[in-house]
Amino acid sequence: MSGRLKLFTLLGAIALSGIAASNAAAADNVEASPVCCTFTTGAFFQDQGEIPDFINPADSDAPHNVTSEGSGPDKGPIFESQTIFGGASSPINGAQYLGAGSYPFVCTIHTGMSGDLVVEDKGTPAARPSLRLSIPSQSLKKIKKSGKVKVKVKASSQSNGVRVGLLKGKKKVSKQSKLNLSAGKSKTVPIKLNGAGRKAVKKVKKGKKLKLSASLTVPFGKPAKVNKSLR
Ligand SMILES: [Cu+2]
Repeated sequence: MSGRLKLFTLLGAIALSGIAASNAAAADNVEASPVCCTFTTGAFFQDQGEIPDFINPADSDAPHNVTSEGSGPDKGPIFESQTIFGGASSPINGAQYLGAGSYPFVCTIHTGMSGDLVVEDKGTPAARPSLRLSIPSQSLKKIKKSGKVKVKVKASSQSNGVRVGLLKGKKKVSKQSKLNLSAGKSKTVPIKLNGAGRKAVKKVKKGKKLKLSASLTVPFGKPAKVNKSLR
């Protein structure tokens, strides 16, 4: 990571932590010890639906993060903070979706730096991001002209950082579009074809079909994929 990118990540973490702090109730914040490399206690407690903060104290001598050992429906960590230096804090995103139980976590930078997040049987977990994906009927002629394929995304719960792209077989034929959707909302997104995509559209002979797939990923939610033949 470049120095500049690191700074942006850090600033982003600080900005985000401000938002989380105003929404979250009284979860224990996870704290690193000032002297590397442990967390302050073995277990941190929260209710279901809460987002704790990870705090790296001002006198800390090393950067740390909180990363779950288990993985979620997107195959990424079920919860994670940003990596932060001393004097910063970052929300532990994903914790709001957890049901009651004990969840081990580590700092991915320091081997053996670990703790447990205990979610108590109080409160209600937030609904995990959940989306439906479809490719509406549209003519190849229009696609050829615009260089874009319309894809419809519908969210049944708040879904942030959704990424949608197009594939032909396993080949990526578009750039990825990124969007956020609130519960119950749907959006038709024009996805811009890349060079390979435009070529594939051009190659389709008159009266023939082009089979495309749209694929979607969302942090902490299930990925989705759908096929469609367009003519
Ligand atoms: Cu660490």
